[in-house]
Amino acid sequence: MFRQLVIAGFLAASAFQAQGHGDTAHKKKAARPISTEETSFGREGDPKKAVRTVRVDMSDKMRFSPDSLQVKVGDTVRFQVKNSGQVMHEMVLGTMDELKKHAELMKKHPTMEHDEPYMAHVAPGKTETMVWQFTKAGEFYYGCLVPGHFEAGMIGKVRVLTAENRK
Ligand SMILES: [Cu+2]
Repeated sequence: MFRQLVIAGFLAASAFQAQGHGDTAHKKKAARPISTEETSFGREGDPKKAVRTVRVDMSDKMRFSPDSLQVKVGDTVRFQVKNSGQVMHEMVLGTMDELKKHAELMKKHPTMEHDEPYMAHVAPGKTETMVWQFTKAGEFYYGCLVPGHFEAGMIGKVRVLTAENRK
């Protein structure tokens, strides 16, 4: 436990050095405890319980790769989110409704600082990790809410399957 805290602190410190101004709100992620808040699309996952690692690439073509995936309900997934572009991108999980609302808000307030367990902001050339547990079956999405990107089609789909519809 102590060792993890030290590593988390180190990561937070190096992230601080690596990034410029304007995104100070994104540093605290590594140091805080796992959120117990349940959303309509799941909850923050415990990295120790991750059953799968999914690498997601984000590019300046405004695309996620892969742009769709399937998971089983209850699964905790570790997302390794890489930005291979030249501009900032982010991966934000949610329902289509929430993503659309959030995208509108980001357009109105482009400098708005937002940081939640279901989003990974990734600077050009960097990779960030996000761990999420999909606790509800259904169709969910991930989008990049940097203004203009979502509208340009930077969106992906997650199908969360129940035990029955997997057969
Ligand atoms: Cu983007």
